[in-house]
Amino acid sequence: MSASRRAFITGISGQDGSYLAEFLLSKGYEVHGMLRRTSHLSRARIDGLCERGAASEGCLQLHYGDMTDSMSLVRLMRDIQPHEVYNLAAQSHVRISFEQPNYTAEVSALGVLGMLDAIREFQHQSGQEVRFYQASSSEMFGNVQESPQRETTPFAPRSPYGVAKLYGHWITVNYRESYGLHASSGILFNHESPRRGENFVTRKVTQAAARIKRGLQKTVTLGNLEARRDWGFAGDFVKAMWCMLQQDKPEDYVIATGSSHSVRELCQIAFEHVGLDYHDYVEHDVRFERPAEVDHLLGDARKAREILGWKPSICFKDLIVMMVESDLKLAAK
Ligand code: NAP
Ligand code: G4F
Repeated sequence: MSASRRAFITGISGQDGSYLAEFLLSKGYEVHGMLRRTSHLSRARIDGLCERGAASEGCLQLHYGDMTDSMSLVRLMRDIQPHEVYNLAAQSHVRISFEQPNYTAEVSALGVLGMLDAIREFQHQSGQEVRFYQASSSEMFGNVQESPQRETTPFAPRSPYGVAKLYGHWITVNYRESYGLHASSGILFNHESPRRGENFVTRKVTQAAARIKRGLQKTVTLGNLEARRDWGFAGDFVKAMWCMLQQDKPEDYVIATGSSHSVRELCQIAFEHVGLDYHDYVEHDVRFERPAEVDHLLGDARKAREILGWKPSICFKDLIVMMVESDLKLAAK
């Protein structure tokens, strides 16, 4: 691959953005990331990357912009002239989307439209092809119509987030079909890591187990313990994003591990790893439940396996142990 290949990542300060930036840098890309003015609060995930400059690696440049400011997207496309755009920016928290449905729609639905229009405009002006990745979500399956879920499963979202993501998904399909854009959606099931935001359930639990073990916290309060998710490792999932943009033909792919676990099992594994019984520390509060819950998500990633050659490398238990170990180190500081 040419050393001058340029990638533009929105949401670079998030969990996936940081793993994807690392991965693309290791492939020699020139990586450009969009930050919000307030992103300094969450820049920790990418702080080390800006200084890295080994000869075999690409370089990272950060730019200010916002998904709700379409002119900033047009300007960044013109300035960066990327070959690949990874649209990871979103208001990505499902429960918060019930409290801020309008904002969630602006960022996670209309923001996608703004990005696609900025790409079309840039392609038209420059004649340079741009390949586009949209971060779609298994939350779009919501009230699931079949199990496991695959690319052809009908969507039935159960949250303002899921509805916003569905708009982003369909507008990506629409721009591919209408204007011939090389635009692919990854329908990603839950993926986690030590860099996961602290208000998502895996990280909330692994952090609590570590802090309780170290005597820094007494209990943790959760919502629905019976919900089941197909949880994988974020470091694996960003590789699938890249693979999609290397295909001649843009398409949509489910990315999942193919096995699901409950929040209760998550608690059991995390607390057991530090020698504790979760029954003694996990409390319940309806505040952490959703007005409408997605009970069970389970993905079938056969298409990604066959066409992209993608498969997950880490099982659920090892993932949770990895996260607890990382949180034990953080708690020790
Ligand atoms: P995350 O950690 O919450 O990161 C979200 C990113 O979006 C952050 O960099 C955030 O910037 C940025 N952002 C939010 N609002 C923005 C705005 N108005 N303008 C520009 N940037 C904005 O999410 P993630 O877990 O990495 O997920 C990445 C993407 O995949 C998201 O679109 C998410 O919806 C989707 N997805 C995630 C999963 C999963 O399990 N992780 C599964 C399916 C789909 P700040 O740092 O400034 O807040
Ligand atoms: O960790 P969660 O908040 O993830 P959720 O809602 O599945 O959404 C994540 O995955 C989606 C892909 O399916 C992404 F698109 C989305 O951006 C995000 O990354 O909650 C997981 C489950 C839910 O059923 C929730 O009700 O855990 C349950 N839960 C129980 N107690 C809790 C809690 N979730 C959170 N966040 N906090 C709790 O205290």
